[in-house]
Amino acid sequence: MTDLILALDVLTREDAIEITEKTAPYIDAVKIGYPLVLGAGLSIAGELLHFDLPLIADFKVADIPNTNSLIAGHVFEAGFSGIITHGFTGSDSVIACVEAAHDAGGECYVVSEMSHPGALEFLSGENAEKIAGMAVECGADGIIAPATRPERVKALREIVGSRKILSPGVGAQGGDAHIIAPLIDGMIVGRSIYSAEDPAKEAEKYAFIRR
Ligand code: NUP
Repeated sequence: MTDLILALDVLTREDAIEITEKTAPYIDAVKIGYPLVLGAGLSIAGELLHFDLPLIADFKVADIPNTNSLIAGHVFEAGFSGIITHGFTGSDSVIACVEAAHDAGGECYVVSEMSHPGALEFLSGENAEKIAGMAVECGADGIIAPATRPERVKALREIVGSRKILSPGVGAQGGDAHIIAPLIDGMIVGRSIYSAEDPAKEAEKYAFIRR
């Protein structure tokens, strides 16, 4: 069974509420990040909590430990239950996010390898594997790995064992849900759901991964 995580990268409060309301029966969590928070304010998190779904903050936090702690503090106070941090900043910065998450009873996921083509320049291969190993050592709850490269997800699974793997890249970025879902714990899907004429119907198409 794999969770379906909606990447809610719409730009207004109204769109965010409408799409979450429509898709809520077919999804397991909502991930929001800069596009929505910069458009609608951090208070959108509190409003989305009414749908009773876990909320993941995708701020790809990438700063010194103290600043990471301050950012993560805001995130968990706003009602999120998970945070996504970058890992290339090193273990002290990652630990700051992990500790803030665990103090709040939440989870922390570390970006190991990104899903877009440019990731192959820096955030892939040996670097991604080192980051995944470090994420485990730092006590992170899981990693972010690319649905666009299932063979890489398999390699990273060898490193993270039973920690969660959440994967973006299905749909608009070309990843195949049928191939990736059995390899991961959570499938992150954005545009192919929220830009669809009927987002609920589109989300329901992924019901097979949740069984
Ligand atoms: O490597 C990553 N790739 C990626 O697409 C790490 C991410 N966090 N994401 C995010 O997943 C991206 O910012 C967007 O919110 C979502 C994918 O959306 P879509 O391509 O399905 O529209």
